[in-house]
Amino acid sequence: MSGPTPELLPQSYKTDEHPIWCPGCGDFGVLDAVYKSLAGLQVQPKDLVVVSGIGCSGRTPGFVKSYGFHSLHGRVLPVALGVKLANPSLCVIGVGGDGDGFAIGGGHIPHAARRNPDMVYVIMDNSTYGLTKGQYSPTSPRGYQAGSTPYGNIEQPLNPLAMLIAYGATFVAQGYSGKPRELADVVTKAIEHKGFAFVNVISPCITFNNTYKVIPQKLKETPQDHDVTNRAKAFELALDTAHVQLGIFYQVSQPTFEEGAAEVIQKAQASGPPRLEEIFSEFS
Ligand SMILES: Cc1ncc(C[n+]2csc(CCOP(=O)(O)OP(=O)(O)O)c2C)c(N)n1
Repeated sequence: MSGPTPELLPQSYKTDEHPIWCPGCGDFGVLDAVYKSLAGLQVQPKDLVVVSGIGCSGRTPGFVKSYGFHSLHGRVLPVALGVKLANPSLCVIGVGGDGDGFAIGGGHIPHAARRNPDMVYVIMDNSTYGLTKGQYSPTSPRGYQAGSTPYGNIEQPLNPLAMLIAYGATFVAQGYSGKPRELADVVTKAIEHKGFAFVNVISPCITFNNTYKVIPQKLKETPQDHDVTNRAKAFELALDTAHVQLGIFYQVSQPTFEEGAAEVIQKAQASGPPRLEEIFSEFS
């Protein structure tokens, strides 16, 4: 016998705004997975904030029935951290593209990772700048030919998973937009994780970097016996660039930023406001 019908279904999170992404864009799969995870966890729209930067992925807050913030290019993480600090009871999901997150926004990642706020950061990694018509991005492969690299990209791509493990993120995973059900499971675990959860999603750009044929041949599930607390093994999986490994690479428990901040506030309030006479006396 089936249980009671859940109050919120995946479609409950759809807004009246229809995505204007190109038909076949991988980002539809990511959005679908996010809807599924939210419904699975019965996250109330009033308790949810979706923060984005700029790019095709930047449109996401408009498509999720929740609070939302379409911020500046590369500024997803500081905005999301501010939201979480202002109200730690909120479920905060940051979304961005590989250009938004790893190029202009790259300087924010190590600090978000080491601070460990309890929030999710989903990257829709299409290895190109989709919105601005296909310039190469930090995850474009060598040789990638686009408007900005007509003779082929000469740079080595960065490795988002190895980078996040190195920076101290407490949850690092990868999904594929062509497998939205499996991706939803990963996003669910990311939301459930208490701390900074990074999910890199391979999300092909059908117009400027159509990898739909090559990616499925490279997909591989992380081994069933993989110990997610083993950082060295997590690096090994992340460095397997011959495959696109799907699943959780690394997950450990660490105190969160907002817990630390609450303690500091409590200590500061317990010691009372600073005595102005004492401060002034230092200068007299
Ligand atoms: C400060 C600033 N610089 C440049 C831009 C132009 N711009 C808009 S989107 C974008 C690239 C986005 O690429 P990515 O994050 O990979 O997102 P996608 O469109 O592929 O989802 C750029 C450079 C901007 N909006 N603001």
